[in-house]
Amino acid sequence: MTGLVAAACAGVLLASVPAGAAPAPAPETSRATSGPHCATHVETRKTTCYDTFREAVSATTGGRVTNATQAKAAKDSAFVDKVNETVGATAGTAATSRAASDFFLGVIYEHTRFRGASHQFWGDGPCNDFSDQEYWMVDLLNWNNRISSLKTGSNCDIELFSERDFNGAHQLYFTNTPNVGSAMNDQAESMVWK
Ligand SMILES: [Ca+2]
Ligand SMILES: [Ca+2]
Repeated sequence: MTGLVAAACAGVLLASVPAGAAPAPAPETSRATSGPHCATHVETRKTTCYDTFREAVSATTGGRVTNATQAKAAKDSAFVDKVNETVGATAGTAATSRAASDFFLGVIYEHTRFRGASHQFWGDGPCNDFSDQEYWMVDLLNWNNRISSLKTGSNCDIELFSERDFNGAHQLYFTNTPNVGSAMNDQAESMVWK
């Protein structure tokens, strides 16, 4: 079921973050749907975008992480899981008080070494230790043929495919990857969290 939601959120990406120059509707709408640093929640299918990486992280963590500049996050090998710990630690003491949407699944970047435009993904839970697909995107839309680096977290590995619908060449990344490699650089058009 989560996969269906994740696939559906591809439509949200398309609708919310068109390639090229964005028109300028009402200011808050423009702010929410355009910008170089976006986040998609795979359960709610909501995508929001911001001018800076730091703003994006601040918004997705409900203001719990306000100092995560892109440069600082790039150097932190445990960035994704540290954000998860912070969100979980301050969301409440009872396990049930943690929102179902609190798990940071990783980040894809336009350039190598975690630079350029970014897109965060959040889900309703961490990945398990089995190899089944837990979330997926059948088409990366405005991120097609663009990913050069990525960060992983929530116990998820990320698999990239050079064509949509999980076709073409594919490569599995088990950890933060500052360069997805020449074979996959600017080639991915679909992805899986597993
Ligand atoms: Ca790129
Ligand atoms: Ca491709």
